[in-house]
Amino acid sequence: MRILESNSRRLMLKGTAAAMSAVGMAGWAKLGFAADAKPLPGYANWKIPGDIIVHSSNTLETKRSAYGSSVITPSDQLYVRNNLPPPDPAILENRDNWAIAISGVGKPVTYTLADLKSMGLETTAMVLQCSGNGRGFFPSKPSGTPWKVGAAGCVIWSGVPVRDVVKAVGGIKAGAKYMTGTGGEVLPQGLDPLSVIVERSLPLAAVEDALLAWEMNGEPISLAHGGPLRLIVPGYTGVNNIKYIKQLSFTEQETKANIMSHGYRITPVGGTAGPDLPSVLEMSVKSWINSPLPEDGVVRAGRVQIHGVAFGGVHAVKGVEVSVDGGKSWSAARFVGPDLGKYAWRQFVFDANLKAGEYQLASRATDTSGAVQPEARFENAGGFNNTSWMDHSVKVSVA
Ligand SMILES: Nc1nc2c(c(=O)[nH]1)N[C@H]1C(S)=C(S)[C@@H](COP(=O)(O)O)O[C@H]1N2
Ligand SMILES: [Mo]
Repeated sequence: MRILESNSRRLMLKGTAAAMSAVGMAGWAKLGFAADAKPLPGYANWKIPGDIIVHSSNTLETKRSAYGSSVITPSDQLYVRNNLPPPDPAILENRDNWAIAISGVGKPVTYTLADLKSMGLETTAMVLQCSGNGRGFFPSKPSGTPWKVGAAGCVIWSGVPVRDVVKAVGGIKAGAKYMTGTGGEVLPQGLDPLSVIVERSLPLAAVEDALLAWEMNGEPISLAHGGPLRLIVPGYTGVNNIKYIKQLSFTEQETKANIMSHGYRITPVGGTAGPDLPSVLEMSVKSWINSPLPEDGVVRAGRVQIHGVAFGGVHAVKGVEVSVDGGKSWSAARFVGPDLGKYAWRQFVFDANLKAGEYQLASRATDTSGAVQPEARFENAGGFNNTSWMDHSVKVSVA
């Protein structure tokens, strides 16, 4: 149990799953979740149940109303996405012994986490967002988890820059074009390993700001989020941030793993995914409003602080506009709180004065490259990369 105690303080304040069952159905409802809600899976039972939508044991979403107005997403509210069941919690018992093989470099080597800790240190705040975040807004109902906004969070990672590791092993081998990371899950028996392994190849440009991280939000990384060691690739979608990383190779070819060759490809609706189609890699500029929301009830007429989050993906976010009339007219919003760097999101607020009536609230962000969040989603079979401001708009009643 020791390994699951990383959030014990919040856990005691908010109540454990066990405490939940003790409070009974009425208590469950009061704590903010439906009586028919699925329970949190064991490896993530330290999350705040009332703040999480449990789609399945491997897909947990943050409720839109849970984001609040601070910059960092607390670990116990952060979404979880596992393509395979997580490894045995025993891998966290002696974190410093976790091994990672480095290949496709001058001197291939296997390092322990203790070795990595001696080689460099950096801290990066970044938006972790599943490629399918916003899939739930696609009218075509693509297969996959119908995430709305909650497969994303802004988190802080500490670890060694991949650059420092590469330098220590004599540099990347000539001819290498990709950085390929491999997850450390135990693969199900009787299946072709390539059909299930979590292994992704990224362009070498991703090396620049990548980390091999052992801390998240000031704590050793939990099992749910990829501890003891995780590849962090700021600006790239969630799937590229390999949890339980056991191998980092610099390769001439992309991995043939299905999750790279066919999964996470931008495929025309009705088409077939394959290695020739664009892969889901860098994130694009995006924002959404977290308050007020229709689920919070009728909004009180008068001054209303409309707030949400905005980020630029690989570029910094430069500005956000808010509309209260469904995108007919826009006004500049104001950023709130600290700027944690180009990969983090920023909270924004728009101070509105709303008379009684019906409103459609939308936000539209611009990044430093000049890219503007589009009105329409880019249709694709997998429901990836939805940045449409229209899809993310909310209708509220004011009285
Ligand atoms: N080893 C491994 N890494 C992985 C995954 C996985 O299933 N196994 N899922 C990926 C996907 S699809 C996403 S969106 C993120 C989710 O990160 P989180 O669970 O920490 O929120 O991890 C990525 N890294
Ligand atoms: Mo994902």
